[in-house]
Parts: sequence; C-alpha cells; structure tokens
Amino acid sequence: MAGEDDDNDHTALTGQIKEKLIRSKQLWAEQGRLLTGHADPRHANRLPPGQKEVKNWPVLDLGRQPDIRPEKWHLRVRGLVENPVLWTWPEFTALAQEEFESDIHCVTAWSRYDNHWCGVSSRAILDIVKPKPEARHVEFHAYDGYTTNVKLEVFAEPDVLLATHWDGKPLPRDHGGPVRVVIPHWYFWKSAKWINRIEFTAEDRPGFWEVRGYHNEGDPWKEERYG
Ligand SMILES: Nc1nc2c(c(=O)[nH]1)N[C@H]1C(S)=C(S)[C@@H](COP(=O)(O)O)O[C@H]1N2
Ligand SMILES: [Mo]
Repeated sequence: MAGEDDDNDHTALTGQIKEKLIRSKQLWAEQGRLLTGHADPRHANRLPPGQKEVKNWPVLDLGRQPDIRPEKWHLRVRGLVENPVLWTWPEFTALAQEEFESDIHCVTAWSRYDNHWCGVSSRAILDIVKPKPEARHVEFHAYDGYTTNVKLEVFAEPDVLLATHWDGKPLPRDHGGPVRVVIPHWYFWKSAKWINRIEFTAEDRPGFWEVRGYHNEGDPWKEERYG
C-alpha cells in the first residue's frame, strides 16, 4: 500500500497492519451487520439508526500509525484544479483557521457528540485551488497508505474541514495528527487521518474500505454502511 506513493517518503510507520481486523470488518460488510432497516433520512433523531453514543473516543485504523515530524509534513492538493498546491507545515498553519462543532458517527456503531474542531475549512481550500468544471470527485490519501473518496459536493459542505485541533488541543497522533479530514455528515471512515494528498478527479476512485464492501457514499441516517 505505502511505497507506491512518493509522498510517504521519510515517514516512520509504527505498528503492524491489522490483517485480522480488516478481514472481520470485510465479513461484517458481507453479512450486513448492524443494519436495522429503519433509515431516518429526515434526521428525526440526532443518533442515526443502529448507533450508540459513547463518551470516550475510540481509535480505529489499519494499525500503522505514521509519526510525522512537522518539518517533514506536507499536503499536496492536485488533479483537476486551476492552482495545485504543496503546503509545508508553516504554510498550512498560516491559512485562516476556523472552528467547528460536530458529531462523529463510526460505522462500527459508536457515535460521539459535540466534538470541537479547529482547522482549515474545505471551502477555504476550494477557494484557493479552484477545481475545474470537470472535477466531480475527491480522493484522500494518507501517510499510512489509506485512501477514501467522496463526491466534490460532499467535500464542499460548510462543516467539512482539515482539522489540526480537537477540543482546544493539537489533534493527537492516534486520531490523525497533525492533520486529518473531518466530514461530519458521513460515517467516520470517510474522514482520513494523517492526510497528505487530496486529488480532484473526473471519475470516482473507490478507496480502501470502499473496495472491501463498504458503501461508496456513507450517510449514517440512510444506513449506507455497506454497498
Ligand atoms: N489514514 C487513515 N485514516 C483513517 C483510517 C485509517 O486506517 N487510516 N481509518 C478510518 C476509519 S475506518 C475510522 S472509523 C476513523 C477512526 O478515526 P479515530 O481513530 O480518530 O476514531 O478513521 C478513518 N480514517
Ligand atoms: Mo471505521
């Protein structure tokens, strides 16, 4: 997975890929685990169907957590945009910071309310890079080799951001620090941790979980867990 991506140079990955966990999540997808059959498309409830509220914040990833020193960190935004960029850490943190409040909904059935985020909004990024009219999809790449995909209009929602802070503190490394994506209206697998590349494309490119049985969209109120 990593290795095919030159952006991953110089990054120490600690931990082992959790092959068993990946297989069991794939099996859940095949079996349609956790589906209630009671979609809530009008958001009558704050808690989406089949979810349980938790007060802690579980850590979920493929098992290899990159340790990125600020001087090595960068974020590339490229593809079908007028102005591709390559931000270093000082450049990225000099962009306008905004604050956001949102709930997390993980496909493994936990939800965590009232997360306070700080970071750079997707709208600010769109204003800078200016997607071309042909751009329809967004693909996220992370330092651990993870990928995930959303439609451009999903990325452009007003509460989507690249978060550097959570509850007033720098985002912890195990939750994707220094910078992760936050897409509050979708299951959390769409919110790539340790982001290092955002690619705008005409065609859709399903990501790590999307090719392993997860839904291509991911609306929790429609129970778009598996597809
Ligand atoms: N880079 C990266 N981002 C990732 C993942 C991953 O393995 N690597 N896992 C996804 C999944 S499946 C979930 S549920 C959330 C978990 O985020 P958390 O550990 O902060 O709760 O991160 C998502 N983003
Ligand atoms: Mo997940």
